[in-house]
Amino acid sequence: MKNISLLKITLTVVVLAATAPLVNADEATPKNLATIMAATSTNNQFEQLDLNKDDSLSLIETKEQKQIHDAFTKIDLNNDAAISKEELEKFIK
Ligand SMILES: [Ca+2]
Ligand SMILES: [Ca+2]
Repeated sequence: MKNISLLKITLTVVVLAATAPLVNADEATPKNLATIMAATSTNNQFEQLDLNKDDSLSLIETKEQKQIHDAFTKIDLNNDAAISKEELEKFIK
């Protein structure tokens, strides 16, 4: 009997340990792009992504930032295949 209850406790602990990170990950998932962008300043984000420092983001430069990359054509208001800082700021607002 003693062994069985010990096994139950062990299982409970294992289950809790396995589910806890999932719950935390859920809570940490940003609800939308605005949440992510609010966490860091637009300027910093933009400058980090703008690898060749030409003050615009190409599709390739945004590939590290999935949300921006996926919405690239929506953010690029003038369809010049580049996202300017203004376009990014308008999209975030
Ligand atoms: Ca660039
Ligand atoms: Ca553009």
